[in-house]
Amino acid sequence: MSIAKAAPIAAWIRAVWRLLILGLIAAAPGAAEAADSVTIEISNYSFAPMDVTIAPGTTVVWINRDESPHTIVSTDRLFGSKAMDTDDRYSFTFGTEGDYGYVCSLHPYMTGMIRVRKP
Ligand SMILES: [Cu+2]
Repeated sequence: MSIAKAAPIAAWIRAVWRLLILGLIAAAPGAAEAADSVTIEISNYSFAPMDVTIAPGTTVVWINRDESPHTIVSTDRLFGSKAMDTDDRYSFTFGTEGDYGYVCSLHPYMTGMIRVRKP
């Protein structure tokens, strides 16, 4: 291989290597951090996942995947949605630590729990 051809390849390898290292640095501290939002799917008349633990400041997004309407109603009346049709979404951001139970007011046997804990 001539030097004229080898030089761009060496530069390319250095660039890829730099990107890899930058990627590792970017990924490492963030890995332990909580996601900004969590999705809970409503299907077959249940919440999935039914019980979630999140960090303060996390937004929970519920999506109705059923053909029937459902609601999200906090046991303590801290949050609540209107009747959600298929593929409708409702979201709420949890700022304070604690346990937040909720039900579907149309089917009160559908229960869920959001646990807000500092990581
Ligand atoms: Cu329901």
